[in-house]
Amino acid sequence: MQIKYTLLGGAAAMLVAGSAFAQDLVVKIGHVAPTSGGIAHLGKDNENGARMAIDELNAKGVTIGGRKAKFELLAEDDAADPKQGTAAAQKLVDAKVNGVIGHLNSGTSIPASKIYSDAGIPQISPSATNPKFTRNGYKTTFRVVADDVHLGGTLGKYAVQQLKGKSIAVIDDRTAYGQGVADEFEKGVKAAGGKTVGREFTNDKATDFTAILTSLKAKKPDVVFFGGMDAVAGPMLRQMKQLGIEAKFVGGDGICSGELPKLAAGTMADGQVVCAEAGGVEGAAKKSMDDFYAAFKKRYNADVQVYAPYVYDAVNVMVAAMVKAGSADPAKGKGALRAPFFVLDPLEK
Ligand code: ABU
Repeated sequence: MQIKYTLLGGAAAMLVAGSAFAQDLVVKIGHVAPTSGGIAHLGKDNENGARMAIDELNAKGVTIGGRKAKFELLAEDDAADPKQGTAAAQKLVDAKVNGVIGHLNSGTSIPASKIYSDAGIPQISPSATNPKFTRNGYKTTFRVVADDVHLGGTLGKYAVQQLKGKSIAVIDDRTAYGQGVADEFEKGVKAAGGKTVGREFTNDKATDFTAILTSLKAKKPDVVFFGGMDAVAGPMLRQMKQLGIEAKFVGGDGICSGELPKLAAGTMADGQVVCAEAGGVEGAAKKSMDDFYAAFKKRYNADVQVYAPYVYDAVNVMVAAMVKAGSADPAKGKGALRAPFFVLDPLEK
């Protein structure tokens, strides 16, 4: 890991500053999310969260190991594609970033985690929830949200116990996230004594669900769970309406966006959609989340989609670890990144 130093102002500045060199420690934070493709609105939301955190840290002034830090954001687009994800990861490694926030998707975060691990660069995903992401034994891999064992399983129980689902259908998009959360949902349904009546799949770029929805309609579902993202869920809801399927529509944080009503083109019935966020907060923490939403809106003239707060937190946690370690060098910062405050999920190995 290389740490780059920038001299501010040369000899004259040194005289003014007295005996100390006026040096900034340049800390490069990589960020990866899909800022192109069907979920570009989510990727841009993430990138905005990262930029907001970086700008605030630079404005506030942070000292790492006795040096004033200047944070730079290196933002990459992986289009939610695993191959583009690994290419983006390699690009950031080659650029000698001090740490990476990302990726947004489990399907990109998981393969990228090996590249960061091999390079010794810490990675915090703000949103990847497939449990495998943090269970590969890499010391550089972290997340700030609960995984789908918790989220999917809880939604499965909720569908049986709270929604009183008697005929529960499941669809997934065959991505690492979508398939994984649907599997956990099914386990949760069974654990709660419920039953699923059908399982269908699509893909993360599909727009026509007529065949699978027609097949499920014959089973008279009262709950449809979808493992996937809002860009697919919106048209699926539209087509459910067209086919006369009036089931509750349940999903994880991937469908829990501000964009979903628009993507469903006004076809969502009141209370039809139930989704769970992996990083949702209540109680005392809610005020700081509300404050973040307001500050984000003021800055970008746009509402948070889903993950921007977790990206913002991930940047701040990574920087806090660097401050604690007294170094932005991951080889030295590792101890701080393993500190108890950083391990959010006690079930993770
Ligand atoms: N947490 C859902 C969306 C991101 C992902 O895990 O793929």
